[in-house]
Amino acid sequence: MPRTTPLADIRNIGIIAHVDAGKTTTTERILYYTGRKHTIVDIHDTKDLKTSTTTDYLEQEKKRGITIQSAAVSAFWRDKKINLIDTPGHVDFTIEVNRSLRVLDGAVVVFDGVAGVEPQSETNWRLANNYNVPRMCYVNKMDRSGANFMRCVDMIRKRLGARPLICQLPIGSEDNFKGMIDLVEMKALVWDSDDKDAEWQTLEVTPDLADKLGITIPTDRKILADAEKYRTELVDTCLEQDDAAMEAHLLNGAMPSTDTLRQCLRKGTITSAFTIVLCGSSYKNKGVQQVLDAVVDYLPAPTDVASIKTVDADGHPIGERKCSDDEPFAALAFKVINDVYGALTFIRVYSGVLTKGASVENTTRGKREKIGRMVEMFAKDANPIEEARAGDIVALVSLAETDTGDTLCDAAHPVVLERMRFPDPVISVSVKAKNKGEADKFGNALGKMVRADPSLHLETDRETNETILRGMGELHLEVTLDRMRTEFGVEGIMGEPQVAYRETFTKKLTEQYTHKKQTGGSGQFAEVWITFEPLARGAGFEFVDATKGGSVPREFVPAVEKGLKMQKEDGVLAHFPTVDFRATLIDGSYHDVDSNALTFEIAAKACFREAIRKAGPILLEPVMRVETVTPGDYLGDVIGDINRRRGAIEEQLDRGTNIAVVAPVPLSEMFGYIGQLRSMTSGRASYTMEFSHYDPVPRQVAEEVIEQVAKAKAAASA
Ligand SMILES: Nc1nc2c(ncn2[C@@H]2O[C@H](COP(=O)(O)OP(=O)(O)OP(=O)(O)O)[C@@H](O)[C@H]2O)c(=O)[nH]1
Ligand SMILES: [Mg+2]
Repeated sequence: MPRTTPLADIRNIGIIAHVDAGKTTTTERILYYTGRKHTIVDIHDTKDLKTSTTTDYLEQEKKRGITIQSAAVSAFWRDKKINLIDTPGHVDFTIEVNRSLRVLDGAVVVFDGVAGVEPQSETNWRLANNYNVPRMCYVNKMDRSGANFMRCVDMIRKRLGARPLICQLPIGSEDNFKGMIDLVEMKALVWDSDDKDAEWQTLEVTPDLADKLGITIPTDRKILADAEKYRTELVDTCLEQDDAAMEAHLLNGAMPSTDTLRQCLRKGTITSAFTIVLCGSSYKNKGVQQVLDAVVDYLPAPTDVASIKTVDADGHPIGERKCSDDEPFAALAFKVINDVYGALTFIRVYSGVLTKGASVENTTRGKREKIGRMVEMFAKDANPIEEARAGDIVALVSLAETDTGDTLCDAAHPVVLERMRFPDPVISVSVKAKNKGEADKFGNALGKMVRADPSLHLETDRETNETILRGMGELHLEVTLDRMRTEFGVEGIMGEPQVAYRETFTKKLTEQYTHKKQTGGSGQFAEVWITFEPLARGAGFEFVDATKGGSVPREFVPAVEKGLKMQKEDGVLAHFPTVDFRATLIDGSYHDVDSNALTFEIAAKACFREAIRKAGPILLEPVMRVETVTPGDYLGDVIGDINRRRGAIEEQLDRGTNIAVVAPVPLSEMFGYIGQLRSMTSGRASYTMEFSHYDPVPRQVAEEVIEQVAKAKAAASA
């Protein structure tokens, strides 16, 4: 089958933003204006579960009015195919943004015109920086009371460290938001109704525009009065991208054509030389078609971005794979979901063509996969397809071996594509089936949820035998359990949320241990010498084999590593995992008959236990970056309360009519914060938090934690 859409006509884009900025609302309009659906559903109409937006179709999404999982849809606009992923803004579901950005070529970053740049927009912006994703900004909600376009642009510059380039100016704001000046065409686009089918009029930008349109707010009038200034800024910035046009402009004042300006905007966007800024109100149906135009005109096609890097076993880049149908097949699995169709593995094809029935190699795991059914997803609906080509995002049905982050490729041309990075979950709860008889069903369902979401971790508490689920936040864990009810028909209960503490140590030392046992006939023997040393925060665990002359036979070295890996999970202070250290096996000895992998594993475990006790172990706790947004009247109370929670105020930021207080606060101090905050501020403040880093727990607090853990374990095993 030949290719139907040329690669240059594909846009793989994501919509990213802080929670509630209007991503799903914008996506609904995009689907309406591109003719993919004939109605628009609004978020606040879905709570009774009778209807839903296209992308927020989960019961939990409808009930809560937030996006939980990213959903892929596609549509055509001006003959270009737009594959679009609507992502969640809530910090607990950040994994969804993370993996989407990993496989997308461009992004539309949406801002609430009142609140401006909010914490999750910052996090997502940084993620997009990490993955080098070109983006454009859309200042939404210009109709809301307190909307301020220029303040938002200023925050994009200051808080995101970006170089915003204003391409549209709002005409009016709040109730009187009428449309925008398109600075490329230098035309005013004006709507006289909020109706979804209302057409805009195109007017000349004349000095009396504000009077003509009844714009009275002084700041809104000033924006219009300065239209020429912003146009000049746009032209000057664009010309940096085109030497010939710049020269003509400087020599004889030649104004670049709109086509030249568009080419420059495209080039500058793709290279992230600047980020264009548009405005609108998706809810009032103003500006969405213009966002679509900009997506088509300025965001990259798969062939416009750098080729995907291929890596070696340690993740170091060793080459690249060009985006082309003529290259061998390679794709990255970025998402697994459990669906009515079975397990669906979403892949982004980077090169080559994949046909139904093919057999491909999972190079990450060294396994073969047979490609059965293949589908293109439109939110929850699957459309069967026969092949997928470079640049496509499709889903494969019922793969056996492939997980998120794995590479699938042509076995004759094996490569491993750059892996994905996942956030570390910091809150844990014990979970179990509500009905004892459903323990197996519950365990199965939980396994599937964890497979689908790499920001969930499953552990078994060695002493109490409880199943411990770790996640990004309380909402994440609650939603996970609730989805097991709706998707797998099994109910679970969870314990109180706990902080995922860590242990580490402060001194370097070398420890020797001999494991020796004589039982009846054959004996057991292994001796190890291991140096333990602390590493920087976040380094995790490293193992080095520095033995010489076969003092520990090669085949037993992996057993030493395995023993350490197992034992480090059970720290000496309060059984939390031990992190941020290197263990170097420097020497040892063995016995021809009595030594084997198991004896070395046992010796390594005991060596670790002995060493860590002597190496000044300490407890580490997750520290969150908390941002509390409050009206000024309550500022003193809010700050006082944060200080009591061991938080030190880092910044105070202007957030429209409110003030945002930013502080690192230990997670353990944040339980119950929302209740306290509401009662302190009569419900007028809100907060968001995200994991920042691990810090040592102060001595006194650490003693309490250790004691509590000991008590809880004793109670659970009694
Ligand atoms: N006034 C106004 N409200 C809007 C606009 N766009 C969205 N909203 C409202 O803002 C709320 C959140 O909109 P969503 O589209 O769900 O926001 P989201 O960014 O998808 O949120 P998450 O997916 O949960 O992060 C809804 O109540 C929308 O009706 C707008 O342009 N103006
Ligand atoms: Mg949403």
